[in-house]
Amino acid sequence: MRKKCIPAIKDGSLYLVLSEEYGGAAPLMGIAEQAIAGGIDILQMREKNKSQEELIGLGRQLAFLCKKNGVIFIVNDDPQLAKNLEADGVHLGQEDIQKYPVNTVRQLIGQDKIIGLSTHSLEQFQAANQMDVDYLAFGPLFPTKTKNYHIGTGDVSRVLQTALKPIVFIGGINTDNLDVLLAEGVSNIALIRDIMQADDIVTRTKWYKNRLMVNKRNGEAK
Ligand code: 3NM
Repeated sequence: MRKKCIPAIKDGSLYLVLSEEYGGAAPLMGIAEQAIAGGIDILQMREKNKSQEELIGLGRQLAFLCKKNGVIFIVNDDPQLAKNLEADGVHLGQEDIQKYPVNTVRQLIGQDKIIGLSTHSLEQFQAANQMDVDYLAFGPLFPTKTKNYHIGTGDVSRVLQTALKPIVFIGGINTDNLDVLLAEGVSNIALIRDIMQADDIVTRTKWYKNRLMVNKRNGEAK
């Protein structure tokens, strides 16, 4: 039996996917620091256009910052890089699991690390729900810049009813559409633009975290 994941992804988690191409002119580390000050629980380094050297340099700084602040640090796409950076885990896409089967990733990064997997349909969610991964992302729910489609919110409640692990909802989430998700029972969300591009990142992040925590308390009181 595998050791339980430390740290665990708790209900009410706010997850920032950090991606320089969507961050405007502000330096990435500054954005990460402000989002951490605002209360994110999880930070993912998602950089598709950087060299390995750049990823190692940035990843070391982010890993240090996250560790210092008790934030879960996840590396996108590359299990070996996640291991080298001593990240808390790796996030895989559907294409990644063709390249690296989940059990290979598990062996590489360690039994006590987090593996997340993106799913983009009810079918992919149902398959991934049975896999040895620690959380699933489901989306894109709303229009977003990283994908040329979105899947809407029609399957959200079905996903939540059958989920065997934490689900992080993603894709085009903003302050206007968050209530739709909370009303469906969503407790964890991931964002890029609406945090990275906020004029005041600390305040925006606090706003999201507060909404998630109020929603969690209301759910527990029911
Ligand atoms: N993955 P924004 S949607 C990185 O559905 C990513 O798997 C998605 O950015 C998925 O909050 C997405 O700016 C982009 O829409 C999320």
